[in-house]
Amino acid sequence: MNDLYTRAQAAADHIRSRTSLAPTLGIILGSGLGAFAEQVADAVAIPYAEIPHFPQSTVQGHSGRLVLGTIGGVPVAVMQGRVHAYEGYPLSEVTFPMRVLGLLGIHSAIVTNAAGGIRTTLRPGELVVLADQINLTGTNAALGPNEPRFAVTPGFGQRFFDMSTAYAPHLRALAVAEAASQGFLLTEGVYLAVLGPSYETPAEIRAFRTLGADLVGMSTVHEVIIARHMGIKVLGLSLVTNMAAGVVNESIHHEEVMEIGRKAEQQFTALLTALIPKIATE
Ligand code: CYT
Repeated sequence: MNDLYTRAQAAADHIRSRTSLAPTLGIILGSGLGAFAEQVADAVAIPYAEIPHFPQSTVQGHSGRLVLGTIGGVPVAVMQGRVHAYEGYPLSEVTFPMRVLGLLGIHSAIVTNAAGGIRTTLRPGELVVLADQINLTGTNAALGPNEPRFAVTPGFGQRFFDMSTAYAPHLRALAVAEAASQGFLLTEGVYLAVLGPSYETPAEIRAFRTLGADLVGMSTVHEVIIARHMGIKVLGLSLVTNMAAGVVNESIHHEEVMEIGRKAEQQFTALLTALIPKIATE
């Protein structure tokens, strides 16, 4: 079997054969946020099924296409849908698209997700910019032989790598400032990842709050770990789709997660379209 780097190169080669556009920014759209891909101008959409070695999601609401084009003049690669570890995919597959985006030449990524709100001041429909993450999935996407060839920035691709600024401080500040200029308050939060697919119990949520988490979800942390291994700068955004278990006296349903996504779409789209040119020029 080809090694990971060779497989990622085959995927990147295929994508390059479909478009001459060279993306500098990657965007991963979380549950309920996939409609943002409609913002891409001169779009070339490639179903994941057509890209060699690309994993395909089995979950409703995670349609799987890579959309390449421009937003505000910036060449972007937008992932409409991602796969999750809870579907049974090894983390090498969960993070494979991030590696391919790196090989395509991105140096920044916007990683988004739907999350449960742990901090009691959050509200469903609210966007939160990620300040940091807690990986409680019990595993790590960088496990296995180190592959320095994935580095996109000199000094990266090391066996042991820094996670002290996993979410780029200047990108966080840019997002908070842009939201303020659009007239809404964007707070920062710590995202805690569990494996899923069960939602959390109230006791787990109380424990996670004690640990310093503001949000809980089942994605993102592994992609961010791999992005940092490669030297890709990351902006993280969560859409609070529901309050986590026990925070309010209601049960949690996937349909509600998707519905809140559709409602928050406008604010999310306005924020991202304004941010993308700013991220590209910083
Ligand atoms: N909600 C969500 N936990 C939740 O409560 N979207 C992911 C995980």
